[in-house]
Amino acid sequence: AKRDGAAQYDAVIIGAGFSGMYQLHLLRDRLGLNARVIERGDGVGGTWYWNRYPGARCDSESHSYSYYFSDELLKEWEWSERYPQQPEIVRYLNFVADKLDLKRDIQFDTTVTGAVYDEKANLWRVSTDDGETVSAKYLITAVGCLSSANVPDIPGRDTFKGKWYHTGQWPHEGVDFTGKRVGQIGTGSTGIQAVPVIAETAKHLTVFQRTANYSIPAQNHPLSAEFKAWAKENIDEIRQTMRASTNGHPFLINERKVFDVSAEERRKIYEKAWEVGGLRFRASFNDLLLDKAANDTAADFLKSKIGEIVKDPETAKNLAAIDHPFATKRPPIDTGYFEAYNRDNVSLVNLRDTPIVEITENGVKTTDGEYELDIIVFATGFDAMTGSLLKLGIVGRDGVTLNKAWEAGPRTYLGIQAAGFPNMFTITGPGSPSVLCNMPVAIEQHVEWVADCIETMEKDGIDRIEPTEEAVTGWVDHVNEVANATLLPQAGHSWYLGANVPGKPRVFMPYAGGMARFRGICDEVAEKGYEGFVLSRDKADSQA
Ligand code: NA7
Repeated sequence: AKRDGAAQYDAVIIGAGFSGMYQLHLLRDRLGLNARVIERGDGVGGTWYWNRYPGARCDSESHSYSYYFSDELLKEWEWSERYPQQPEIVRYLNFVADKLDLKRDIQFDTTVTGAVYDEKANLWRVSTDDGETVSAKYLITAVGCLSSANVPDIPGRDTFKGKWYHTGQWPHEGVDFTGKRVGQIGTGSTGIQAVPVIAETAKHLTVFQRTANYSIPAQNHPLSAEFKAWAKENIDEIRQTMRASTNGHPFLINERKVFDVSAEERRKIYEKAWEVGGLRFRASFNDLLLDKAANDTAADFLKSKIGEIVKDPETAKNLAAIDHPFATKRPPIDTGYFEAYNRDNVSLVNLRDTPIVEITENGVKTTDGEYELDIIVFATGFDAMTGSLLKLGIVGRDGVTLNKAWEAGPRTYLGIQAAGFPNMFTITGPGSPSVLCNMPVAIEQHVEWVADCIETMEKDGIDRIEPTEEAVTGWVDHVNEVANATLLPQAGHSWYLGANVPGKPRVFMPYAGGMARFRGICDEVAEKGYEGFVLSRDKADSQA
């Protein structure tokens, strides 16, 4: 994958998922800059390139899980189901990459091993595992939020004689579960999607649950010809709704409050929302994430559904033993998850009662005994939002590493820049609303804002942009303040807080103020001449 040509670029972009692809398109095709994408995988797709586990599907509705910057792309592509499956998303991203002729500027199969800011030259020097070093004025990280696999360091893991896989590093050739005794650790969004699919072919599937979780049926279905036509005829309207909504979805959160309606009416609303399915359930009332008593009504409804679906009382009890408010962890969306426990070949182990002691050569040993397994599936999530960034070997001004600067937790201004790292932009970085949002909507906003910023810099002969310490502190405080106004920080073990990775600082990372509000703040910052940032020129230039 080694390429010839100039080793100096205007911009180096790390990652070829939704973010990196669009960033390349804007910098190269709109601004006329010389940009290079460096990508670890051998194809485009980012998160979706790696997450090939059974049942992998997006929880955003497909007609909204697309780039909206081009009507032409929207009209040419056709999604097949209400929620896109992983292979279809990878096909979509390849379609876009080919259509925009992006691949010629993407260096595949290449891992960034370091990115060091050279202050004298005002260049980022980016080294890769193929021994090359390239430089660029701008460094844009587009590495995704859920891309650094978290494989728990359970004692004895490497003594296991069977095979083990993490869902986020799934083999491209797939895994055959036929006739196998499978153990799955983890019941987040990923685990909940994987269970029913693995259960179809495995001899037996044992699910090891540490934290019980809510789940709402996706109510997935093939899209009708009418719907497909409607989506293509109403692009502007859909775009408008996604931009106006808190979470970037193509529907708005209902204005009413939980206790505005009677208990009976509420029950009907929840029943209907359950039938509609997916993340729309959360949009039933506007105070579900603000008022614990209001949230309890949704939580109770969802727990009662588990009891109705799951036949074995003990299993139902363990599945419904949920101790965080609804939607304070990312609410999973499923297709036949709770139903899977009614199969003879699926069983649940509650790790709260009987924790894992170790992994042995034969399987998983809990305080209750040993479960013999042929395959272990780790659906144990990610070192989210910061994991992939901190693996890049980023060194800023005065030799300060990003890891040092973020020792006590990530610190950004608008999620997009860190103090001491001039001209480095972090797409969907910590402090951005991305993970609480329909991701492509957040990505388009970030990428366009960065492209506009770079365009201004190039036009005005600006050499550097970097946020002030005060602006960063102000943003970190604001991120905390808006999170604390919600119930979100109450899920003590969520990856939003970094709590799923041992030793990671506990900081609420995403911006919970809503995508529409965030967009407004970013626009205002730019209009005010990039308020909170320092824009500077090299001396020689400013004298000229
Ligand atoms: P999540 O949501 O972080 O879920 C990981 C699951 O794995 C969760 O149930 C964890 O339990 C469990 N886990 C993690 N480590 C362990 C150990 N050591 N032992 C037992 N169980 C463990 O990751 P997902 O991949 O499901 O979803 C990530 C996002 O992708 C999702 O939110 C969507 O945005 C899409 P815990 O809750 O920590 O007790």
